[in-house]
Amino acid sequence: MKKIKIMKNVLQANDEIAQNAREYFSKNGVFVINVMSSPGSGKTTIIKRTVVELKKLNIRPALIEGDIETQLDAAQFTKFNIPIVSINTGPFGGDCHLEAGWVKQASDDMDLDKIDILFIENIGNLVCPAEFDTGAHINVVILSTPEGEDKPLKYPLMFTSSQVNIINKCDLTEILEIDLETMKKNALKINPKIKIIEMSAKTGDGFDKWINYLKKKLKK
Ligand SMILES: Nc1nc2c(ncn2[C@@H]2O[C@H](COP(=O)(O)OP(=O)(O)OP(=O)(O)O)[C@@H](O)[C@H]2O)c(=O)[nH]1
Ligand SMILES: [Mg+2]
Repeated sequence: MKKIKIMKNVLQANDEIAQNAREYFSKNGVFVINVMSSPGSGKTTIIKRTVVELKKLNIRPALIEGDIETQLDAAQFTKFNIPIVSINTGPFGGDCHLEAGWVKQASDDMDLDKIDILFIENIGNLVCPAEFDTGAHINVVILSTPEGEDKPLKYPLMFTSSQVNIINKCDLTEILEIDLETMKKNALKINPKIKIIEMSAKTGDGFDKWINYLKKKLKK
């Protein structure tokens, strides 16, 4: 019982910090996107390609890169010359999610006047990140075809807490014999309002829909 109460308090405290952080980001004209998925679904690959496309449109991206250990993902962005702050949770107990306070603290190291859109690459898993509001304006869950059609049904919180579901690695659909229609139906069953974007971050197929979605969001 006590354990549950403590957890509730932790989540409540995080929610308050997240709400304040969101208002702070809005006031500073920065649109924040929290990207979540299982390990290896394509978060880094998609954010990298997105950064390239946004820069062509003179939209200024930045990144908070979350990982338990290593700077391997963060290092992939140095060539883009964008603001990056890396958070490693390993030295502090290896948390499997990012919290709003850490995100806000990371953003304090950035000049928000020079940023239009801030991506958060959350730590790879379909469970804990969904429980913690990061202060982002939208949550995006990436589900890749090799993970199987049933994942929205098995990890519903991730899908109810997200506004967008990117289905990635669609170039592998045939080889894996994945039924995309069932995958989409399962996501919509859990969250009828979720926006589904199918793509291959490898070939670029479907990527224009994602960029158009971001452009519309930034105009609001
Ligand atoms: N075939 C195919 N491979 C992809 C696609 N997107 C990403 N990959 C590959 O999938 C692997 C994992 O991609 P990442 O972008 O590192 O995945 P991630 O979600 O950032 O992984 P973690 O940060 O470790 O959780 C890499 O080898 C990518 O090249 C895609 O659309 N199609
Ligand atoms: Mg990654």
